[in-house]
This record gives sequence, C-alpha cells and structure tokens, in this order.
Amino acid sequence: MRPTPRARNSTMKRFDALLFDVDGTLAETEELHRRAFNEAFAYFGLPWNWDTALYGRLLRVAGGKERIRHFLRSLPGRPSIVSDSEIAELHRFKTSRYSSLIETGVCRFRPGVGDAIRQALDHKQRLSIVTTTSRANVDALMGANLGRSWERCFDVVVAGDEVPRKKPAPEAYLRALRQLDLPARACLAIEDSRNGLIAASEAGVPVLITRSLYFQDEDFEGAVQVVNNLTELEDFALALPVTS
Ligand code: XBP
Ligand code: MG
Repeated sequence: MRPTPRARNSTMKRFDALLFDVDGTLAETEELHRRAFNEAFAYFGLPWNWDTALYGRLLRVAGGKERIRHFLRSLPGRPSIVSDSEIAELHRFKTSRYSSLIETGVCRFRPGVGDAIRQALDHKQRLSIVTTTSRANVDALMGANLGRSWERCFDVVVAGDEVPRKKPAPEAYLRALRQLDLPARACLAIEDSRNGLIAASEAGVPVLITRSLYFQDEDFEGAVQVVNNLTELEDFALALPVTS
C-alpha cells in the first residue's frame, strides 16, 4: 500500500473481517429504490411521487417501511388511513419491483468493490453484509454482480427486519459480530452514510466511508478514513491506519 500522509503517522492494522453495507456502498442503488417506491405508489393509486430532493431528505430514515411511515407523518392532515399492514403491502410490491430491476443487471458494483472482495478472500479475511435493506434486495444485487453462489463468500448476512431497530441503532452490527464471533475492533465496517457510521461506531466497529451520490456532504467525523470510492485505497482493507 502506498502510504498516505495520515497513514504514515498511524498504526497500521489488518482486520479479520470486513462488514459491508449495501446501498450506496456496494452499488449506487438508491435511484432504483426511488423508482420502485414511485412505481408502488402509482400501482396502488396513491398521489405521491418522490423526487430526488425529497428522497435525499427521506434517506435519513433507514428502511423502506420506516421511510414511508415517516413520509406519511410529514404530510398535511397525516393520512391515518394508511395502516401498518397497508404500508407492508406497498413495501412488498416495492421490493418485488426493485429486485426485478436489479436482476436485469443494470446496477453494477461501484469501482473497487469487486477487487476489495477478491483481495479480502485471497488474504483469508472473513466477509459479512450488514444492511437495513430487505434480504431479497441483497440476494438480487449480489447475485447479479457475483453470481448465484455469492453467499459462499460471505460468512454472515444481516439484512432488513432481522433486527428490531435499523441503523443508526447498532443492533445489525452487534448481531453480525455475535455470528462472526469476533471482537468489534477486529472488524472494519465499510459504509456510505452517517446512519451507518453511527450504527457501526456504537457497536465499537471502526468505519471506512466511501462517499456515495446521496451522502456526499454528510459529516463523517469519527470515521477511520473517508474516500470517494474504494479504488483510492488499493490494498486498503488489509492495512488501514487506526489511531486508537
Ligand atoms: C439503505 C436503506 C434501505 C433502502 C431501501 O440501506 O435505508 O432502506 O433505501 O430498502 P443500507 P428497503 O445502506 O444499510 O444498505 O425498502 O428494502 O428497506
Ligand atoms: Mg448505505
């Protein structure tokens, strides 16, 4: 690895496991999520359309069902007619549309992601997925990019509703750590959002941020390192600067 000025003054640490976030980190998926939400609203005759500015604000709420609920609460008159089961039905339709779009192969991994996964496997690092998106969406994206046997490369996958509280709560990371049976400091989280940074940090896991389209200007104070994409790091995940 070519040392950066920061790295030269820091302790270099190899991690036993890499914990990847999905949306924004592995691939720029959010425009397809937005499209699927809007198609679901149209299908059910609902007069809503999320544009990019509104969606950028709504993304502060992790999880599709939670995001719809939050949006409804922000509407004048708060349409209480939409129950939790109706939100779940809307979200099922959205998930099915999103997965179908992803399965066409239109959404490739971001630059450097494939190499990072290959390098990690070569160096016998363990891999995990820690995401708030639905499990079906993870299967679709990973399958489209790595092939149907992708799960053989990932020891642990924590997705969607498998934990009671989504990011920024630390539950998803804590569950992954339990399943990996590793201490938090032996792992590195790779995230693109402040919610992800908070979730991993609260679980004690150091975080590398790769900036994504919707979270360019977030405050990433507390991250081990912030990059524009994973190609900037070359041998990155194997030896990152860690000061504590
Ligand atoms: C990002 C999210 C997800 C997706 C929508 O998750 O917040 O909620 O936007 O997915 P992450 P669902 O960055 O942790 O991968 O509609 O399936 O919830
Ligand atoms: Mg993300």
